[in-house]
Formats: sequence, C-alpha cells, structure tokens
Amino acid sequence: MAKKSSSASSSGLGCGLWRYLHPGYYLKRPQRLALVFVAFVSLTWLVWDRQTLTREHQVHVSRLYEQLRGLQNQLEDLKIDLKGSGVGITSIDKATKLNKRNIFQDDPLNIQRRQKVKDSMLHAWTSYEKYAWGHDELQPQTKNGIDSFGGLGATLVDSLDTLFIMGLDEQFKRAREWVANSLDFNKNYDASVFETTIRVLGGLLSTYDLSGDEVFLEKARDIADRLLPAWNTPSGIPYNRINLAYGNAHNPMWAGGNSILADSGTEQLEFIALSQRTKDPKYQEKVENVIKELYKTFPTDGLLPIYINPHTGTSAHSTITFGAMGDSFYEYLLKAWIQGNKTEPVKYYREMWETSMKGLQGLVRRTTPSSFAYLCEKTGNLLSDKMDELACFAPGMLALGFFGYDGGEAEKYLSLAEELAWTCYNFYQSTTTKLAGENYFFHTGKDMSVGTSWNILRPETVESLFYLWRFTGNKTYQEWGWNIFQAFEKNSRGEIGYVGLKDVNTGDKDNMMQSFFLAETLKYLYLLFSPPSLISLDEWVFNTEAHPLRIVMRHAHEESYILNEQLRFPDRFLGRKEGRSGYN
Ligand code: DMJ
Repeated sequence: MAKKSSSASSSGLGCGLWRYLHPGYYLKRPQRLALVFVAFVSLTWLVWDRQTLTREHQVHVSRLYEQLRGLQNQLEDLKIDLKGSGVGITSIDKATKLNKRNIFQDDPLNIQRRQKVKDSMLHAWTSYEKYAWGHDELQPQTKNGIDSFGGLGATLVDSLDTLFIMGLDEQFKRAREWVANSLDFNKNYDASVFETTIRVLGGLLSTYDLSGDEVFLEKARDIADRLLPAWNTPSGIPYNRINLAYGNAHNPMWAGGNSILADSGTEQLEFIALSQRTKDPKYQEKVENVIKELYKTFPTDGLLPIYINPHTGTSAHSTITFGAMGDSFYEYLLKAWIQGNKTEPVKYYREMWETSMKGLQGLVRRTTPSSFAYLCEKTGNLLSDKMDELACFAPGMLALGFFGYDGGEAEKYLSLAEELAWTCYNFYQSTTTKLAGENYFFHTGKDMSVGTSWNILRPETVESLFYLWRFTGNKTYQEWGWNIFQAFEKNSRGEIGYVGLKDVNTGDKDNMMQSFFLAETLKYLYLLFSPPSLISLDEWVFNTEAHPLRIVMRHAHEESYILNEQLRFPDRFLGRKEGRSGYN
C-alpha cells in the first residue's frame, strides 16, 4: 500500500512541476510571468556580482598578503634591533635572526627546487669559468669564449649578483678579483649603450648594493663616464652606440640614423642609481632629460613607435610594440617611479606609465577558440596579430604596477596580468620541447603558432611568474616556473653549460650561452622558490637585466639625494649574509 501511494504521489508531483515549464501556463498568468522574469534578472545579477566580488576579494587578499609580509619583516627587524642593543651580540646571531625571517613561507619542496636551480647556476658558471673566463659569452659546443660585447666580461659581470644571492662564495670571490684586476673598459669598440648599461653598469651597481664593496662602484663610474657622451645630441635622446675608448657616438645604419626607443629609454634606473651613490647628479640629469623630452610629445595613448629622431626628439614612422625595441621603455617608466620611492619628483613617470597602460589595453586581443589574451603590434592604424616572447615581461610589469591603482582599475590590471601570463606559459606548453619560440602569430581558429622558432634562454616569462607569485601568493606560478625550468634542463643543458635552441619543435641546438641566462633566467627561478623577503620588493627594484638596485630615499623638494646609510647598507655583513645563509 505504502509503495503504491508513494508512486502515485510522485507521478502527481511530476505532472504538477511539469506544467510550470510549459509557456502556455505563463501566457494565461502575466503576473507570474513578470515574477519569473524578475527572478531571472536577480539571479543573473547575483551570479555576476559574485564573480566581481571574487576578483575584488583576490585584490584585497593580495594587498593584505603584501602588508602581512611587510609587518613580518618589520617585526623581525625590531627583534634584531632590540637584541642588537644588548651586550655581546655577534654578527652570526644577527644572521641567524635574518634566516629565521627568511624561513617565512618556506617549505621543503621550495628548498629542493631552489637547490636544483642553484646546481644549474653552478653548472653554467663552472663551464664559463673553464672555457670562457673573462670573455663576454661562452660557446658551449665549440668550447670557447666570444666577445660579443667588446670584451667586457659580460657573463662574469652579469652573474656577480646571482652568485652573491645564491651564496656561491668561492665563485663570487674569484669573479670579484677579476673585476678588480682585469676588467678594462678602455676598448676601441663601438659598444651598445643599452646592453652595456643594463648588463655591465647594472651588474656592477647591484653587486655594490649587495656587497658594499667599493671596487664595484669605481668600475660602475668608469663605464658610465665612457657611455655618457652618447647623450650629447641636439635633443638629448642618446645615440645607441659609442666607442668606449674614444667616445664618438652614432646610431646603427639599419635604424636609418634613428635612435631606438628601448635603447634610449632604458638607462634611467642605472644612471639615477649611480648619481645617488656617487652624489654626482650628472648621470641622472642626462637620462631624466630623455623622459622629459619624450613627455613633450607624448601621445594620448602613451604608445611610442620604436624609432626616434635624436635631432628632433620626435618619433619616426615605425612599429609600436611591447616586444623587441619597445619593451623596457615602458618597464622603466614604472620602475623609475618605484626607485624614486613613489614621491612627487617622480610622479610624472607613473603618470606616463599609466597613460601607456591605457594604450596597452587597446592592443589586447583574444585568440579563438581558447581565448588566450595577447598583445598586438601596431604600425600606423594597422594592428598585427603577432607577439614576441620578449613582451612576456608585461604581465610582471602589470603585477608590479597594479598596487598604484584604486579598486576596479587594480582588479582589471591584475586580471590582465594573469591572463597574459597564462598565454606566455602556453607559448612554452604548446611546443614539442615545452620551450617558447621567439615570437607567435595568432590566426583565427588556431590559437597560437610559432613564428621565429628559436629559443635563446630568455627570462621574460619566468620573470612575470616571479612577480605574480610575489603579489598573489598563488603557487600555480611556481608550478609553471618549475615546468619551464625542467624544459631548460632537458633540452638546453649539455655537458658544458647551456645552449639555446634553433628550433623549439625539433630541439636543434645553437652554440651560445647568453649572459642573461645566468643574470636573469636562473635568478628569477631561484627567487621564485625562495622566501619573498630575499630581495624584498619593498626594498629593491630590478633593472631590466634582473639586477636588483636598492631603493634610496628621494626627497620631494630637492633634486639632490640624502644617502640614508641605514637604507643603503643596513649592515654590511648582514647584507652579504641575507642572500647567503639558509639558501642552498
Ligand atoms: C635582456 O637583456 C633584458 O631582459 C632586456 O630587457 C631584453 N632582452 C634580454 C633578455 O631576453
């Protein structure tokens, strides 16, 4: 009986429910139709609102995460200071304290992974030491050194701070001796002002900031003085090549006499840092003048073509891109603002950067079928669906800059940063070797396809993963970085050093270990698996070659600097130890 009655009632209920789905039911009852409509609209709004809330929540969490890290650091500093004011504290006590601070958020998997990255650095460095010592770069297949930058020991100088940060002391000492005794800039060689600045000057200044060893500052001043005449042009926009021995400067023929945007607008951090540390304003004046000159004709979308006429200071008809020849100009607008402590005298950098970011949004398109966001290039009014791997620094830049925005804007830029990072990661994932090609094209219905097929050990994607992990705390970025690292290990590591690939699908190898592999790729990977207090982004700003420069006080009402000794070198021994102890 019970069974029968239950089945009858359920079929009755089925019928009853079914009539609510029939359109005829509502046509006869307009009030109920209105009710259903209102319910539908409210539900849609609720779901949409939940998504917005989730994103807002993510931004709040990121901000809180940053604040928490800052407070943890301050607390540990206070503990160190308190103990330091007592009697008999040793440097080792202090270092132990610092290591405790650095253990924050550390875990065994990270320790293991950074040890692997450190092993790779050791392998790359040892090969360089053995076969290319003092030369600019190692050619691993032919086992020799090559002077692609005029014989300035580019790999050695580019690697100094990585060795220091990883605690490779013996290697660092030997490199330091070479800098002190053998590094000679008096070369009859037409050097690239940009490459020499970001690799050599940047490397020396960073190592000075980390170690406090004056030899690096002396060498930094020497090379900067040799580069400085490049800015003596009618507009102040520098020529991009200069003879290091004789000081005559010019632009490369292939650029039609023009200066290149990235080459002309990526010296601010290094030259400002040098002025701060030497208290000689001449370096800073030259490079800030470039930005002031560009400001005069800065377009409303903040996007500049890659060629500038050094005589008039105006743009020549050419491509707009966040890839080759444009990239780091935009990066330095943001970073000069950070380097200047985000104060009044550097506000215009941030304003220009924010204008450019509006322009960047206008270049964003999405692929079909998978909706990967990418950055187009633009010539005149024509957009081309092409993106360089070099432009994969942009997600990191957006993550670094999003804190300066309020509410909705911040969410928008963080979200864009995450989307672009996903695309860049897929540049890697979509090839046979799992290493990215040099650039990509996006055709309707086909998502992404490799254009130029080589991979030369570039760092941009892991750089962005580093920033995104630092700002969101999302471990997915560590996983992606680890996968990329493993692909380098599998395809690029040889018996001697690391090489690039001629083709990311066939795996054919080239014969060059680029200096930025040691300066940037391995450093960002190491930091990706280290506690965030190692080279804290509150205290350091990375130049475009991943050389961390210490942020120094800049005062609103004067253009000279007060070098806050405490800020610069909280403790020489500690400064040295901070990067070393506890990190394997
Ligand atoms: C590096 O020298 C720098 O990161 C520069 O800004 C761009 N190119 C290389 C690395 O790919």
